Amino acid sequence: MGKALDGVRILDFTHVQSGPTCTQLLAWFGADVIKVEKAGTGDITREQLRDIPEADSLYFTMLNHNKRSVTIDTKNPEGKKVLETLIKSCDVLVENFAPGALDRMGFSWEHIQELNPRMIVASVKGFGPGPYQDCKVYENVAQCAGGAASTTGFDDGPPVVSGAQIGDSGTGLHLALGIVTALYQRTMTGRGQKVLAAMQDGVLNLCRVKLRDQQRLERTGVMKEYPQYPNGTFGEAVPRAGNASGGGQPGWILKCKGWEADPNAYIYFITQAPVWAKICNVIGKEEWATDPDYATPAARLPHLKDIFAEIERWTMTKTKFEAMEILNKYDIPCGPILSMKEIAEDESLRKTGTIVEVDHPVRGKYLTVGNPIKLSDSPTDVTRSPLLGEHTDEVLTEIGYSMGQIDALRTAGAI
Ligand code: CAO
Repeated sequence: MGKALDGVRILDFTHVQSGPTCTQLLAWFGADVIKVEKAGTGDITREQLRDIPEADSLYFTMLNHNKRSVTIDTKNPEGKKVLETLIKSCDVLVENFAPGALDRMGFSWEHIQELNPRMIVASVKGFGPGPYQDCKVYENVAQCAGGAASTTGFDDGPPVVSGAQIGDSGTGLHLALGIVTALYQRTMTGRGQKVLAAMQDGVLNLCRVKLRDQQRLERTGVMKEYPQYPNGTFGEAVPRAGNASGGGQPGWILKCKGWEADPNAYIYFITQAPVWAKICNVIGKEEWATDPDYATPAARLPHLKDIFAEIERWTMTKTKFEAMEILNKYDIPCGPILSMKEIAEDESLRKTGTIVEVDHPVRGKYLTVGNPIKLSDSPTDVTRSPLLGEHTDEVLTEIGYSMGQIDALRTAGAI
């Protein structure tokens, strides 16, 4: 079976996490992704957080599946010429260098356009145009600058960053959508274009509901679904809401049996309005279904803390999986707090290809997260990440270099 992006060639100048997330997705959809790396070292993550000496780290292998690797010194004049040939033969150039680095290499938008007017040039940057446009940015900087950290955590504690890499992987996802959209537009215009995904913007997009709440707060001074209501105080900005669901259906994380020893013996419990009577039955508080102080969502808002305390008395008598089984029978929305260990061992995630075991010639077998986006006509086969420069000869031959020329480039230090 063919792949959705068969025939699309990507010149992949990405490193670390945000850019590689994007190009890995495109590779999984069938694009030919040619990763350009510095000779000798390559993507810095190859050696970061290593768990096996001399083997590419999991950080690298888990973000660079299905790609090919070529090593080119982009500051060497001969290396620049190789790059120019590659630009002419590719559809998209993706990069997440520090601001200005591509220009300093001599590959401005104008120059790339001269070489290939159909080329789409896609970039991740920390910030869009503005006071911080020249800043280098990593994940947690973006989480802080995009509004996530100020709205995450508990009211009486400091801002908190999330384990989900919404700054890096989140922005990579945004960029991937920008690229396929630009490819689609190119089918009509014949022209390439610039695609920019700034990490601050990507995080803010994922924090959209918090900007909604900022405006609600300014208008009404109170947000009744927040844990600060009714006894706490609201300031000028959206407060940290702990584990409140943030939507119209109140939720909280509750202890389950074994919580004293197991840090993940918890369940997320949502008191969805349509199943309120069933919740009351399950926890043995039938009277709450008709009590005017508890019977409607609005009436419950001032009592949420007590309600969740009462529900927790019930969840503490069950393991999170026992609670799930019972609650699901009544369509009560809930979710176990799964540890990474439990996820790694989850059979159903392996069956769907969301968790995949991959074999690597140096490190051996390891687990990775496969393509979370499933296309019925474009299935994903996850193949290992490339060794540094593994495909230099192969790719250069494809774009017209003879073995003699390749040897000369190698002697000149260009590749
Ligand atoms: N041959 C020769 N030189 C190369 C090369 C190659 N193949 N590939 C890259 N280089 C050079 C670049 O040209 C650049 O040189 P100059 O500084 O002289 O222009 C240099 O390597 C380093 O690039 P960099 O500044 O991007 O790398 P860094 O490690 O200093 O910064 C990062 C890393 C991530 C902070 C920065 O790239 C950045 O802000 N990127 C945009 C935001 C982003 O994606 N952040 C998320 C990263 S994931 O957490």
